[in-house]
Amino acid sequence: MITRSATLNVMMSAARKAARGLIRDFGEVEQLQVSLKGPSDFVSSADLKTEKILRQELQKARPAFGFLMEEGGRIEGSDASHRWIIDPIDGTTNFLHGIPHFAISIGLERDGEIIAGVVYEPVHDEMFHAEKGAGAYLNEHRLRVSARRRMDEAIFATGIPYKGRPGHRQFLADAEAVMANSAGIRRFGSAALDLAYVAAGRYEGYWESGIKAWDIAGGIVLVREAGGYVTDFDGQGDMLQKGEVVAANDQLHRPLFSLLQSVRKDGGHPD
Ligand code: LIP
Repeated sequence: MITRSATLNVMMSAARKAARGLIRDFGEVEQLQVSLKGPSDFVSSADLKTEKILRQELQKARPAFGFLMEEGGRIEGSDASHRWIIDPIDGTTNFLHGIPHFAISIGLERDGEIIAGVVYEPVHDEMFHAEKGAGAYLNEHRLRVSARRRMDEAIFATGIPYKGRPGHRQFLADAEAVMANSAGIRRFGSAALDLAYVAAGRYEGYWESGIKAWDIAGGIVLVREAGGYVTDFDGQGDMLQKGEVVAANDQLHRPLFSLLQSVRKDGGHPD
C-alpha cells in the first residue's frame, strides 16, 4: 500500500474529478470530426471547463497557493512559496483531432522547485504521480526508468514544430543526429505524457524546445523520482524558464544531451 501525502492526494483527486467531464467532451469531439463547423470552439470550452474544475478543487484544499495556468494565466497566492502549474489538456491538438493521447498535468512548485507532479491520461485511466523523495508511480505500480544503456537500442520522443512555430531547421538537425545514433524517434504530441513515459521506461528519453512551463511541470518530478535526469539544453535546471527539456534514463541522459549539444555549437541552425 502506497503512503501518499495529503497534497498529492488532493492533486490526484482534482485530476480525476476534472477528467470526468473531459472524457465526455472527448466523446463529443470524436463525433465532431465530420462536422463542417469542426470541434475547435468545443475544445476551447473543454479546456476552460477542465481548468476551472482543477482550480476550484486545488484552491479549496490549499487556498493560499498561487497558480500558473495555460488558460487562466498567473494568480498570486498569499503563500509566495507555493504555486500550482496546470495544463488542463496537454495534447490539445490530439484532443481536437479525436486522437486518444492527452493528459491533465498538475505540478506543484515550492520556492522554484517542482516537488510533486500528477499526469493523468484519462482514456486509459493511467495516473502517473510522484513527489520529491517518495518515488514515482503509475496507479499503484512503482516506476523505474528503462535500463537500456546503448543509444542504438534506445528510442527517443520529441516535439516537431509546425507552421507558425519557430525552430524548424534546428529540429531537422536534432532529428538527423538522433536518427543516426538511435533505434528511432517518436512524436506523440504531449510533453507531459512524454515525460511520464520516460519515467515508466516506455522509451529511453525525450527532448523538446519551444514548450511552456505547464507542459512539463507535472512530468519533471516523475522522471527524477523514477531514477532519470531532466535538464535544459545547457545541462541546468531552468527548463520551465527556457521552455526546453532533455530527459532520459540515468545511462543515456549524457549521450543524448551531448548529441544535442553537438548540433547546437557555433550558433546552431536558426530558421
Ligand atoms: C503541446 C505539448 C507538446 C508539443 C505541442 C504542444 P499543448 O502542448 O505538450 O509536447 O509538441 O506542440 O505544445 O498545447 O497541447 O498544451
